[in-house]
Amino acid sequence: SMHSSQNEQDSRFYGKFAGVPVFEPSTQQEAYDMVQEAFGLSERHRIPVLMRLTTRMAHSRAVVEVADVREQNALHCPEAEHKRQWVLMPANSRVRYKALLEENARLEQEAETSRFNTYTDGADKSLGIIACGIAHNYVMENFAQGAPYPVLKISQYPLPAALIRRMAAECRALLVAEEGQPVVEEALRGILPTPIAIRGRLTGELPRTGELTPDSVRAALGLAPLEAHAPSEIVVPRPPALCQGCGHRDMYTALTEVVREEYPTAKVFSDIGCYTLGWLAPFHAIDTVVDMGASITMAKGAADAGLRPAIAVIGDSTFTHSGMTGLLDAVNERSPITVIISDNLTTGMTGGQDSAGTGRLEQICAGLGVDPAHIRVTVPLPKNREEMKRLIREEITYDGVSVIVPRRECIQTAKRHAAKK
Ligand SMILES: Cc1ncc(C[n+]2csc(CCOP(=O)(O)OP(=O)(O)O)c2C)c(N)n1
Ligand code: SF4
Repeated sequence: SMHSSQNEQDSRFYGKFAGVPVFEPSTQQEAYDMVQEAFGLSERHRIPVLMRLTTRMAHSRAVVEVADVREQNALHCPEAEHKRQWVLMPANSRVRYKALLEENARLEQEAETSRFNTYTDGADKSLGIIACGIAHNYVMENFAQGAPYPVLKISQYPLPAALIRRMAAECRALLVAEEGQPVVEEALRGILPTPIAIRGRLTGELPRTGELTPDSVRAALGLAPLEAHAPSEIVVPRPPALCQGCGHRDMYTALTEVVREEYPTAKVFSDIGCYTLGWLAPFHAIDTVVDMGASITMAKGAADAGLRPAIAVIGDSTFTHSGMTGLLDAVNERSPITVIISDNLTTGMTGGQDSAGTGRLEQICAGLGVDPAHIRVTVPLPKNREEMKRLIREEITYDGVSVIVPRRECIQTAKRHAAKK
């Protein structure tokens, strides 16, 4: 997926890196079928299998035909050899790595014969198309009667090398259509000139960044653009925004009023959750959002380097996921930071799941060593704005680790809870 990163991270690299198979569905039905197949492959080879869902696949819905529920597999593995697999001391790891390389040859064999990797012949050999995952969909949309060129669909890795060699032997040029980074194209191309023309994201036939679209794939196939359809009048672009009435809004309003007017050198390090939207208008309240937990660790690093005031904004759920360790670090090193744990009593951004530390945040912070006098709780409501600003001022000027907890339930889960009652 392409979330929370600046480099369109492509999980097929992790598959290669770890030496594990990767499945990349091209249709919703395949996404369903592959999970069952992945469990089978995983159990046969005793290896984890990675499912790669690209953005468009993850954001689509379709009716799928379901399969029978499988029987629970044995929880106990009798073979002595596999005990070694889970104790990764160097002596075991060395043996395991050799076994993994041997296993990879068998996994490549599985990919060659996989029903998810298909080679469809075509009469016109001026081009061979390698289409990975959802890109196969985009390619085939252009050919109602079937493609005139040979098409190799790749949805299971390691790469089926023999199928690729067959295509290279049959066709005069190759087009590689893949979502994300040019993983397959690079594997084929390397650094030295190739004896066959390879076109793709590295040569500009397909865009180097951003998602593929049916139109960009169509252009790469050398086909004339389709007539532009009029933009739908039903679908209006709706940029993300904090809900009206959300407590994060009141927190940011108080924070920006203090910081902008009184502490122009302050930096606000934020985190992953609904409050990430504090970057947008009207707040423009935050300077960084990098990954889960980075608000506290980045604020600490900045404070240690001399930046004042260094303020972290993190949600209750992200705090218990990966903020607590950073806070302990800040306490141990007495780094002067102010951590705002914007507690909406839920995991708002992902749909309102329970949050692991609900009801215990102050205890957790005190347990990690934050002075209880500097753990301050407030209710983020417009009528409390002056009180919140006062708390923020007081804790910003404190030369140590302080925590402010603005606490009010997410209005979306509050609505749901009210409806239930
Ligand atoms: C490593 C990682 N795991 C999971 C996610 C998905 N995710 C996005 S926001 C979020 C948590 C948000 O909860 P919280 O910090 O309480 O903020 P809220 O959305 O409730 O304001 C998660 C788990 C992610 N972005 N990164
Ligand atoms: S879902 Fe909840 S936490 Fe997220 S913006 Fe809306 S009210 Fe705020």
